[in-house]
Amino acid sequence: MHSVFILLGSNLGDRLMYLHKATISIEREAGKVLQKSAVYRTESWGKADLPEYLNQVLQIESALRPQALLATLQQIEADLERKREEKWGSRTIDIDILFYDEEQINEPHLIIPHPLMQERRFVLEPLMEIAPSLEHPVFGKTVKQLYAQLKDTLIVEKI
Ligand code: PH2
Ligand code: MG
Ligand code: MG
Repeated sequence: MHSVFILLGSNLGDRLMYLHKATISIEREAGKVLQKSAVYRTESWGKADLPEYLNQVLQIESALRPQALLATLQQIEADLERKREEKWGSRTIDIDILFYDEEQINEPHLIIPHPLMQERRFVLEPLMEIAPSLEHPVFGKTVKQLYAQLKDTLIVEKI
């Protein structure tokens, strides 16, 4: 079994429903949910004029290898009406793998740990809530240390 941290994000339609449905599908198809952060309202990062997101981090226990897990999560996104248009555009649901055990993966469509998490308050704040002592395998720093170094000042608050 593998310990995997996953970020859910939605800024289109009934956002809470999409987070909820994604969690149910993940539990059914990818693995048992061990921990869930609260849901956070977060200002759009990267593109300022988009509606605010809801974000949440899950820890799951999965038997799937990373590529199979990615394919499963992308199928769940597609089933939840995710359209792939512009980069960082609005979406009903985005499901990203943050960590997969301590593995480092660098493949064209799959980079683990997620390469931008250390710059994003909307990732580190929910991650702080459920896994402050988790160590980032590339930087050799804990989530708490990465959080302390954040420069991102966009609003992130629990709902
Ligand atoms: N996801 C992005 C780009 N910007 N901003 C917030 N607040 N939350 C996200 O999930 C998010 C984002 C690309 O996936
Ligand atoms: Mg994303
Ligand atoms: Mg994504």
